[in-house]
Amino acid sequence: DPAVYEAVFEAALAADERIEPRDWMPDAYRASLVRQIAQHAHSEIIGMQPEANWITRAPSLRRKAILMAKVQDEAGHGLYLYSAAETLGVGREELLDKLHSGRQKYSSIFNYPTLTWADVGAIGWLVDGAAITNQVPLCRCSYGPYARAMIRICKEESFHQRQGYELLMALSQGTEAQHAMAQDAVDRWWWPSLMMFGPPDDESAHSAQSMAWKIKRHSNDELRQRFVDICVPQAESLGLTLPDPDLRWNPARGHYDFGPIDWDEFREVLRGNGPCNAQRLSQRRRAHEEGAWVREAAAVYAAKHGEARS
Ligand code: FAQ
Repeated sequence: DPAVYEAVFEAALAADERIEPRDWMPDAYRASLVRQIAQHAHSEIIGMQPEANWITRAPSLRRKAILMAKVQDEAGHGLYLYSAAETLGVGREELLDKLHSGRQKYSSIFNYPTLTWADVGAIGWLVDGAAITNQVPLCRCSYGPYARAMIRICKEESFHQRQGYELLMALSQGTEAQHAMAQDAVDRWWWPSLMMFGPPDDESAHSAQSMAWKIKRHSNDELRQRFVDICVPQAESLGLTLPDPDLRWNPARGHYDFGPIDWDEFREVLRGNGPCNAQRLSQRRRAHEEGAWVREAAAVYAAKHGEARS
């Protein structure tokens, strides 16, 4: 009886229990999780590109080793997340197909260029910082495999965030030119980082339902505000300025007020018209084609050793 299944599912949510892959779940819950987890997985692997751009030009062996490790971590996050999506009955090939044909999204943030070395620092501090703010509550997501993947990912993202902060600190306290380079990077990455949290609550199509299902635990605007509040004192310690003349403490709210976000820019980036959308997708498609022989070799190897599942 479907009504009984539905009641068991609702009771598990109410008791804050995890929904696991073999449990009954509404089709729309499954579809929404696939949508969000796939978008998240795609962001992790597309997000490798802007930073990988600087691996060959890192200013020292130490910085290069750190950056390579970070970019590799993002690939690992993609793998955890594609695996989490697979537990919902979708195939990895199908998800990648949808990414490559533009039918599934990835985060707007990765459509901006990394123009200087300081951008590596700004991405670590702001982009990983925003990612952690958004993802720590996802560790309590109602879907077990996604929640568990988030725990590992958040630990690694925290390390990435400190890496970026330390890099920016070194530049900020360096020569005048280095300080200016750090400031320029923060000026360019600040507003796009705020857009990572998604549209304002009154325009967020999925928030209400995702919160009722305990996939999301906080609204887009709540998390965006939390992120701004965290960043202001960190910017002060860094000796850098956040590019917003309206940014000021509001004692009545107990939060920092901030200026208006350019939602037209956000919508344009989502439509494919950001500065790097075309480049990111074509590089991803090329990497996939060039990796075909690896997938084939792995499949042949698995078959030879009697491990093929299909
Ligand atoms: N970019 O109704 P809502 C990282 C879409 S961190 C592109 O509010 P929802 C780490 C949204 O999908 C980045 N699209 O949606 C890293 C929906 O479109 P749809 C990845 C966006 O799901 C760091 C429509 O707009 N993190 O990768 C964006 O309730 C450094 C309406 O929006 C995650 O994905 C956007 N910024 O809330 C890697 C976290 N915002 O699906 C490398 C998990 C919204 O109907 C280097 N995801 N959209 O076609 C989430 O928490 C949620 O999905 C939100 C959006 C908060 C992103």
